[in-house]
Amino acid sequence: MQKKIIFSGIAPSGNIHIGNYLGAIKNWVNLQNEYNSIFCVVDMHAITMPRDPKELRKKTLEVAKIYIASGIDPEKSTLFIQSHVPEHAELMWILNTITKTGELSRMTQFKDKAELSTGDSKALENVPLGIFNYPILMVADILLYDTNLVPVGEDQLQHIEITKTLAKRFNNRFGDTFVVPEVHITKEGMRIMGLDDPTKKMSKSAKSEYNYIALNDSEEIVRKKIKKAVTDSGSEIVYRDDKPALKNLINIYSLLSETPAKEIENKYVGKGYADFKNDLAEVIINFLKPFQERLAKLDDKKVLEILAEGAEKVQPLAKKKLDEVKRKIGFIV
Ligand code: ATP
Ligand code: LTN
Repeated sequence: MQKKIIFSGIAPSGNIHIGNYLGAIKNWVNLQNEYNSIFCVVDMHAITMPRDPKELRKKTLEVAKIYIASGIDPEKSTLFIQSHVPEHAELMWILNTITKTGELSRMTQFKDKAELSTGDSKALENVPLGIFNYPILMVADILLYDTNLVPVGEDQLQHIEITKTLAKRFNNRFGDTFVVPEVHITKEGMRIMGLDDPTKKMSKSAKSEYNYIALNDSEEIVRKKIKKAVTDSGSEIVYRDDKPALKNLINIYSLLSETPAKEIENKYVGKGYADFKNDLAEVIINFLKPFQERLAKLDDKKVLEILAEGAEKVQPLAKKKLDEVKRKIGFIV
């Protein structure tokens, strides 16, 4: 039997953080053994916000290196840069024509990024169109490769829902063409919260760098950020919903050290935040250090070769699917 296909990607914007790692990349590393895996650096998604071209080029390579240093094995998985396969943009155009504006304006990510929650109707006029139809590009990414499973963090759920909706809508209108994918989310890693605000997810585009632990943070910075991380009232170390800041810190501790939350609670009975935070900083540093050593050893040229080979491998698959779509809708192929 043929292996099932997984597809996922991260935009080369901002600093990749432990939320991206625990919510997405860590799962990819596990899944790549079982699935035919395709991991993309989605540079076309990154330009939905203004980017410095030099910085974008640098980040694109850096994200690919982060995938590899995290354990994505180019021998097992295919890695490529989204803009190297123009079929993504082409399929997006076609999918635009079967998407309703209401479906896009309901996306929470759109509302957040457009800061529409302020209720300021004028704000909408200045929102780049790319922020609005960004999900359709993601739908195209996924549907081009007959993806069965999409491993992402919880914030992407709505985007997977619209992927399913559009795949079904196209299939209904033009006949069976796309595989309808499923989302793959893990319980604890699915939503790592901001260190400075445990009510919002940790985010690369957060205003303050005290929101996240970046994968390239130094030991000193990790200690400083953890020291400053918001905590809840009270002094005991407990894993409870009414202590969202602490729950988030325990989750990070637990996932990076593979220690159950209950065991962490037990370890800190009679101890306070200072002890817990000191140890948490060490857990993070113990994870980051070998990761950063692997990252530093990667050769740019070699990684660019891996990415070029990846694009060469997937482009014919993308073309085949796109040609099928074109034929079905009546284009002369
Ligand atoms: P931005 O703030 O620029 O939107 P981001 O930090 O949300 O960036 P994305 O590029 O949108 O990162 O996400 C890449 C992957 O990481 C996605 O699968 C997403 O679900 C996951 N992810 C992002 N933030 C978190 C988080 N805080 N917890 C768990 N997973 C996350
Ligand atoms: N929009 C996603 C990144 C992304 C993606 C994808 C994830 C773009 N294309 C395809 C999975 C599958 C995000 O995390 N912001």
